[in-house]
Amino acid sequence: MNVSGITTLDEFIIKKQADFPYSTGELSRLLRDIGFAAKIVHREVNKAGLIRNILGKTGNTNVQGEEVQKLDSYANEKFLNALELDGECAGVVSEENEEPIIFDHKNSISSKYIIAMDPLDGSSNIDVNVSVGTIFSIYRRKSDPNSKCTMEDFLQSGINQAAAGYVIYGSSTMLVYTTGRGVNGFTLDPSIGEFCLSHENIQMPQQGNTYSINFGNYARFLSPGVKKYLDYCNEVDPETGRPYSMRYVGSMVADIHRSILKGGIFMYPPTDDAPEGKLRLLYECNPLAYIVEQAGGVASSGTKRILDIEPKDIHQRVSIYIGSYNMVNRVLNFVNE
Ligand code: P6P
Repeated sequence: MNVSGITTLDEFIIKKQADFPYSTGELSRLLRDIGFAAKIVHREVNKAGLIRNILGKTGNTNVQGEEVQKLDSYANEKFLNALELDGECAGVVSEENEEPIIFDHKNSISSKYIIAMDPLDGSSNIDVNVSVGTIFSIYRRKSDPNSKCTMEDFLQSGINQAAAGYVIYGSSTMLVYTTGRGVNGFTLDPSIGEFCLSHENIQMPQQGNTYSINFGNYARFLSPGVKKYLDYCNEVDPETGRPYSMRYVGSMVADIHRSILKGGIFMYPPTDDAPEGKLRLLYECNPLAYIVEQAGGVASSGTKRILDIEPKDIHQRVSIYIGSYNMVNRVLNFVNE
């Protein structure tokens, strides 16, 4: 904490680095690089409505078959540049790139870490001024640090994450991350250009009264248990605070951020047109699962803890039930009964 009583992200990272006696500072520098790129993306997201050439679609589609928004590409470029040039990262898997980006910059080849990230999740919301987010996972590489990183480095279970975080570009811009010793949130103060500690040691309520799901998929859900749980959420039972309220932003970072702070559950169950689920394991579900678990919540595919899933493909999709401890365990009872 400095004389103004503010703890900036950089100060916090350096202070927490002392918790890891053998740390050599690379992870700290990597987290600071991400914070820097997030400030750049914040600036563009917050004036998206003013600059005609930054709104709308690029006319391209990404590996997911989704139309790439101009800000998607912009955010991807800014994060990749920041990560490559500072030399703390050997490679990146991004939602925006079909293949891993293996850095061969002399500063990066022997870096200790690799990153999986969704540079701008929920970007279809940008043009209508709804919150969007960046999601990232950091792993120690497993391959020989004297050569370029390999696919093996990216196909690690989520339990191996060295760190995970997200940035939510909403009514304010916040960066929330964990290195495995709790979850802390930092709010960007644009007047000083710093992320400032605003939510220390976040603990997720074990119970909430909101649930997030795309109800439009009701007829497509493959699990009868999901429909039974939704009926349970909508029953009138004042003793248990039901009916719960349905909140669905269309940006999972926003829905999960609200659930972490207030309690709640986010679900993207298997549907007939996405039997494996829609959301991506490496750069959406794993990082958010790590954060939610560190805050006291639960994250499951319905049959397995998200963090225990062995990835087979860098863009692998999974179903996900993530949020407050009591709520996720309740839906899993319905799904698996
Ligand atoms: P649907 C955004 O594209 C995203 O990946 C998540 O952020 C969001 O929760 C989900 O997909 C929305 O998907 O099918 O409900 O539009």
